[in-house]
Amino acid sequence: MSLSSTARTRRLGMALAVTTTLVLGATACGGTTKDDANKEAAKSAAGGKADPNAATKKGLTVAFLPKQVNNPYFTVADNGGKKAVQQLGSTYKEVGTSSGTDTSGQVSYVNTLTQQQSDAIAVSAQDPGALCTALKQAMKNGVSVVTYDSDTKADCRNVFVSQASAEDLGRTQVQQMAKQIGGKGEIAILSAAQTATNQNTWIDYMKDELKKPEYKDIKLVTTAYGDDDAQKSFQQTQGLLQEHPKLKGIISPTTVGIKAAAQYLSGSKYKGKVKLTGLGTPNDMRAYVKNGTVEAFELWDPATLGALAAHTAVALESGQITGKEGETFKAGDLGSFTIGKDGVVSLGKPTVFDKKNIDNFKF
Ligand code: RAM
Repeated sequence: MSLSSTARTRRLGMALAVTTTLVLGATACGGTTKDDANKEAAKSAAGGKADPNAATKKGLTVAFLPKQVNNPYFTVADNGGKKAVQQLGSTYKEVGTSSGTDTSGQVSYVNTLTQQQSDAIAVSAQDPGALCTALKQAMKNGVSVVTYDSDTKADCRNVFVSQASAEDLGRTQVQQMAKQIGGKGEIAILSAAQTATNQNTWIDYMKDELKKPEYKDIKLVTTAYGDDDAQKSFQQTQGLLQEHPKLKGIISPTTVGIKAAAQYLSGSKYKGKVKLTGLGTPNDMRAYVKNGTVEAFELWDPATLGALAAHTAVALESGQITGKEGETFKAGDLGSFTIGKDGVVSLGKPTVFDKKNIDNFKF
């Protein structure tokens, strides 16, 4: 694959970063051309200083690597990313594995994108640690790395674009469940992959929330893993009910899990009796809310999350941000965002869906 001109400029910028002071001096004497400005932006990004007024680069290649392709949630998220990348005048591509637990597959994709000299990668990590070496190598080669939806470790990417506060998401799912079961009884969690950074973070907050005295009559009996595979999640739900006949509720913080659990419950004697909440898309869950299987669940807008990941990747490549706390950037129609602690940008508050509002949402 041939080296794109932007990639060339960027790598040149990286190489020049070591001689920053010399080049800076020369530019100051000779006046500033557009080319100088571009080099400045590249240098700032490489050297760790953001220039919020740097021009937005065009002609970049921004690759999305979701946890799992063919997962409707990621189809919506990545299409949001695609639209934003194209509006910004760059090229979008998507690569990824069809299983949500193929960590070595994800690593290979990162390595290939680095070799192909992609300008930026937006990745939802299946595992927090597995991608680190590959992502560090990508960043060393001048690729801007954004995680979205599911993070890696903070030093293995430039910015994490988070769907909402992880703490809010964990605690509110327990609050929802407690309300639905009247504050009493056995509950279980049906998660995605055992290694998933996002689900594991939310589950930690769920457990912490459950320690509060108001939940003393609620017992979390187990956490099952459906691997974001519809059939496995369905079977795990069935298994949970067989093993725990007194189960009052299931929290499933995954769109694949909650849909499969709703499907199982809705065709069983537990429909409406065993409560189900968690994170789902309105399109997946509409029928189950209408037929009384599910009262309420929550989610953010995946398309907006994808779009924010795209804007963040392009802002990094343009030198408008470097990933440090306190830096601010504009994300088109989405408005301005400020990078928080550990390089995290947060989309905002999630929405709770129930039978009153679900028809207002079409994703
Ligand atoms: C699944 C994936 C994704 C998660 C959503 C809620 O689609 O596990 O990572 O954010 O559910």
